[in-house]
This record gives sequence, C-alpha cells and structure tokens, in this order.
Amino acid sequence: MIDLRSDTVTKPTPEMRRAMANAEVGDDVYGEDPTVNRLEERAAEIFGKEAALFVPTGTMGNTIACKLHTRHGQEVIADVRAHIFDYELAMIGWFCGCVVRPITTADGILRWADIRAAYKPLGPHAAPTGLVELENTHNIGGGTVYPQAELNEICDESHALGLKVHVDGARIFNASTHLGLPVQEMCARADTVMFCLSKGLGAPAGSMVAGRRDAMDEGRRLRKRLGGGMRQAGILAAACLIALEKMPQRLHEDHANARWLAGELAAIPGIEIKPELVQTNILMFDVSATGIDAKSLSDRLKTAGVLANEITSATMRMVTHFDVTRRDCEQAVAVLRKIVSTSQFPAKGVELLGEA
Ligand code: TLP
Repeated sequence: MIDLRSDTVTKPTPEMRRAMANAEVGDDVYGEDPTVNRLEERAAEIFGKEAALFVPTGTMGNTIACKLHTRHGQEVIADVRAHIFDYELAMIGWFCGCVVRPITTADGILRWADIRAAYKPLGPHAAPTGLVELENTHNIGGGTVYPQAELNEICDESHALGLKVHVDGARIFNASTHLGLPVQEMCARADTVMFCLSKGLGAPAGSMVAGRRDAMDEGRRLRKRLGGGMRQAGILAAACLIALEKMPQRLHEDHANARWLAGELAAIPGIEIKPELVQTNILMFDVSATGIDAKSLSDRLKTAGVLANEITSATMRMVTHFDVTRRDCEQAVAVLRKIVSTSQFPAKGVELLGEA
C-alpha cells in the first residue's frame, strides 16, 4: 500500500526504536522522567520559550493551550476549516466552554483585517473574543504557510487588544522549511505553540506545547485532568528527541515530492490543483470534473493499492512523508490516471444519454 492519507502514518525509525528500548525513565507525573525532562528542555530551547510540556497528542496540546488562554463563554477566532473547529470533537466547547468564531478564507491563512472585524469586546449581548488561533501550516487549506510578517502583525495587534495568540503548529517544521526561518523566530511573538512530533517527524506518538513557565505549570495540571499524565513516558520521549533533533532537516524531500505530485495531478483531465500553491507536504485537489465523487475515487484507489482521503465529496487530500518515496508517488499518479481515464468518459456518456 502507498499511504498518502497523512503524515501521521509514519513509523518510527530503527534509531528511534533503539532509543526507546534504552530510554532512561521515571514517573513523569512526579516530574521524574529524565528523558521527558530533557525533551521538554530541548523543545523550550529550540522554540525560544521559557518552558514546554510533553503531551500525548496534538489535540490535547491545542485543548490545553486554548483552555489556558480563555474563560468559559468566550469566542476563539480561527479559520473556518481550523483543526480545532473541525477535527477535535468540539473540545473548544466541551472542555474550554468556548465557541469558535470562524473566518472564511481561501487558504486557511487569516489576515489581521479579518480578525479585527471579527473581534468583539465584552458587551451586553455578544460573547467576547478570548483568543486568536492560527494554524501553521494550515492542514485543510492545503499545507499553507503564514507569511511571517502577517503572523507578526496578527500577534502584535492581538496583544494590543489584550488577546493572546495560540499557534497550532502541528506541522510548524514544514512551515519553517518552506520559509527558511527557525521555528524560534516564527513563534517569537505567539503566546503558545503546539507542535507534533508524530507527523512528518516520524515519532510514534507525542506533541509539545511551549510558552511561559507559569502557563506550562498550569498546563501540566490541565494535562492531568485530561488523562494525559503518562508516567514512564520517557519511552516515547526518547523517540521524540530524535524526531525533534534530526527529522526536520529532511522535510524538504517531502515538499519536493508534493510539488512533483501536484504537477502530475494537474495534468490529469478532470483534476484541479494549482501546483504553484503547494508550499509544503499537503495537496488538496478537486476531483469533481472527473465525474467520480471523492469517496468512490478513494475506494477505487485503495483497491489499486493507494490510500488517499476524501475531504469533501469533491475534494481529496494527499500528504507526502518519510515513508513515501518518489517512486511511490509515480506509482500513485499512474494508478490515479488510469482510474480517471477509464471511468470519466463512460460516466459522462451515461449523463448525456439520460439528458437525451
Ligand atoms: N491532523 C490529522 C487529522 O486529525 C486530520 C491529519 O491526518 O492531518 N492540528 C493539526 C493542524 C492537525 O493536522 C492535527 C492532526 C492535529 C492538530 C491533532 O493532532 P493529533 O492527531 O495528534 O491529535
């Protein structure tokens, strides 16, 4: 199977497995796991923040960060297709007691003018804005990256209004690779950043939240409330340390594969994608003109050994990663081309007959 569903499917490298087997561990709920402590210190250092917290998942990291910055009854400004809004089982409402104030964008990238227009102070009717949440890279926006000047502007202007900014940086190292900027510089003005070690960086599980020390101390208590006190978590942290130190350097390979794939997909009749907009490792493309809905296309691809997720009935997503080679990409394109070319024209013919 060529698995282009997500970079979450990456498997730990042999080096990670060896480090896991040999990890020094302790009880992390007592703060006594030396490997977790080392990971948290390194993450804080790399991101230029006072402290960092190891969490099992990105969803838990985002939930903790949103809870840290908000109070019940507030709104969180985010893009309409933000992961916190669409993919986290409404934790914003369930745990934080907030609602998302969604902003519609073409590419998932918020602009300050849109945020300013959506901002609401405390008043007699409307729920006030409690937080601004930015996703970098933006997953469903197509792996898009915040221009650094815009992200800085959003942070500065939000702070001027007394608002905190949380960055869902599940794939912040992909953004960093695209921009050629260190994550420290990218996140300098944000209050918290969550990033995942379990996606393109290849760790088996694990994400981090980084920010001020007092916030991370409170975050530790929130993590326990959410059931995320993991005891001898150094087994995982050992793999995460390798993910953090070694894997960002190779992400450009995934980006090159994604760009190559986008070019090939664009040449398949009925598939719509703008290769020049592909910045990182995620491709979103429209399949409606093939005459096959995205779910059926995903099913047919699976039968032919290629996994790719449908996002809506018209759109599909492919994600390149460590466990997908250029040859795999070539194979995936050949399979897709064949499915589309053999199904498209009969399907249209049937429609024409029906109309007649
Ligand atoms: N994204 C997953 C799915 O949940 C959609 C994927 O396959 O892309 N923020 C962003 C931007 C994410 O893309 C994800 C996972 C998360 C947060 C949550 O991470 P986990 O899965 O560790 O809870």
